[in-house]
Amino acid sequence: MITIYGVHRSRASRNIWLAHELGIPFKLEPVVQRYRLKEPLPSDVVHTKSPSFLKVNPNGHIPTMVDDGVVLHESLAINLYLAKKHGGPLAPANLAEDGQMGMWAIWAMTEVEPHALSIQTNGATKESIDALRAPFGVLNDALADGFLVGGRFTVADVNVAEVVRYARGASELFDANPRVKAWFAACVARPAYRKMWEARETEPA
Ligand SMILES: N[C@@H](CCC(=O)N[C@@H](CS)C(=O)NCC(=O)O)C(=O)O
Repeated sequence: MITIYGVHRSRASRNIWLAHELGIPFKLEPVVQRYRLKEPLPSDVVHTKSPSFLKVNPNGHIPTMVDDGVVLHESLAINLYLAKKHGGPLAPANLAEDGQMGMWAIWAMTEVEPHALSIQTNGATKESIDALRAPFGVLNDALADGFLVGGRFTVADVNVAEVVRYARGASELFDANPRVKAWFAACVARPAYRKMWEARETEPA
């Protein structure tokens, strides 16, 4: 069984959602962001800078996934690995789709994530909204078939939707891009997403 280090209230949610989509069991090893803990640090909580976790991920970030000796950091890379390992409709059907799914993961992380995170953390400022106008337009055009790759729901949709989620406080971006709005609503209505989200709600904010 794979082990995911992290908590639902972190980028580990991406891996948990995908694991539910794939129907694969996993063990969640709780590791909390160091910055979320107040001094004095509780001795029974493992955090991102705990020596025991730094042995697993020397970057000191969650998530990390361990699968039978394979250790992977980076949430979106973990999802691409899990999709390919387990196959089926979520995974690339050929090299072209593999390339597209890799492209969308890197696109989400570079073109969208910094600005979307800023919206989640600091609110929807004009600067962050303006920075996302073009990427949201690109995404809207790419969703002409309803999904990002192969006209079906895939790991690319999981990866991009989980990054776009950080920008949901900027409703004007969604209103200006109706395909993005409909696609995002469909993604977060999926039973596997709901399962992840319900567990997330049980964790301390
Ligand atoms: N690019 C990495 C980012 C990992 C990351 O920054 N994770 C955050 C939690 S969402 C974290 O561990 N923050 C706590 C810390 O840096 O101590 C990924 O997608 O996995």
